[in-house]
Amino acid sequence: MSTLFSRGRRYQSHNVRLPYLNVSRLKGVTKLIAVFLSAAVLSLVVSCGAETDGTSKEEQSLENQSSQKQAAGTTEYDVAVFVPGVLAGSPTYQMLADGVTRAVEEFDSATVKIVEGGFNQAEWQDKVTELAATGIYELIVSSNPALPEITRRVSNSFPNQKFLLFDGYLEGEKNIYTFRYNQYEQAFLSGHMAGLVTTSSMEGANPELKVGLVAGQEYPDMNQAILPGFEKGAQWVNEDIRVDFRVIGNWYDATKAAEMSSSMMKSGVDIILTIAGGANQGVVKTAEEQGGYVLWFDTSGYEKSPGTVIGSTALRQEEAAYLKTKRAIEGKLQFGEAEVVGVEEGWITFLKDDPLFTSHVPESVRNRQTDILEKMKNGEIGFEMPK
Ligand code: RBF
Repeated sequence: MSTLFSRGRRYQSHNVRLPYLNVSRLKGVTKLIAVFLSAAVLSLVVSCGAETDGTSKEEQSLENQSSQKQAAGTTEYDVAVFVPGVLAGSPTYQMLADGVTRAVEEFDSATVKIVEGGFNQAEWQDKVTELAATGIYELIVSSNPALPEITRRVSNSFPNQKFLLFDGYLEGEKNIYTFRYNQYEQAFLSGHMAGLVTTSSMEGANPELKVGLVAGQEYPDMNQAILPGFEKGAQWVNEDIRVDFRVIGNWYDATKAAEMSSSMMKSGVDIILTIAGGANQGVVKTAEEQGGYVLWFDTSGYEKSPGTVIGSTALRQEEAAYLKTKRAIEGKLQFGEAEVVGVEEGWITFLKDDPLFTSHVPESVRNRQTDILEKMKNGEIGFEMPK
């Protein structure tokens, strides 16, 4: 498992199998006790060999580590962020890491370690299990619709491990807190913008009523919330608009994304919402070459290609990660609860004030997009997030 960086106080790799404490993090008397305990445990391991009473090495390691933590009287709060994929190219993960880090930096006694799980989803459960098995982390934080189920399974083996999950939903698991965004509403805003552009007289718009959505992969939130929300938004403008929906099959292949979006644009699609992580850049490249438009999801994408990326929705994921991590460190987070938030609650918006939006999009389009956003903010228009 690759470790990207740790902030807060210096930290050891969790992959270490021998049960010892990282004394470099401790101070004064605590450190002395820790050194003593480490030496004692180490000599015990050396003299006794591995398994003595049927407990595995890993279980012994876990017990030793957590009892050492207690014996040393440390009051640290150690947080691990599990990135289900890689940080590069996925704004939702970058905001997660940034928000958690910001919270941890407010506490002298807290540390954070960011761990990339990589693109092989079949390995994620083992990697989360590995993190829980260290016994080091009071909290494991992540963000992905697949994580609630994975962490529920890990909880069976590690019933004291606490999880804080974004972009996922699970209620009633006593150690898991989930915070989900209403992505039907988020995609509705993107779809509405796509509808306005494709029916406009903007330079890159054609008379065909076709808009596109490129996804990294298919998953329930994509099929049941994002795609239908996008279609609903586009058809709010003109009910004859059709969505060309394509799936790359991973979250990194920019070449495939470029080829796919090229075939879409050749068939009359003039604007594409891209939700494909690192592969998004392939869509942007094609749109630049063919004079089409791109919509960004989760964060501002205007500066990626001014005049080509002409709409961005934003999630306040950095703020959510910051606030919820802080509450967890303070012992105030209600584990077991599941929140769903949308535009009216202020966690999702369309970035309408960016100069790259105002300078490249005609006023008539901007006004209509602003109007729908205001109606969603004040609750006049709203949609349920399908469960
Ligand atoms: N979104 C990304 O931006 N990058 C990813 O690497 C990524 N991987 C995902 C893997 C799985 C199994 C699932 C279900 C979703 C993934 N998403 C990814 C989508 C993410 O959860 C979210 O729906 C989008 O970022 C839109 O907010």
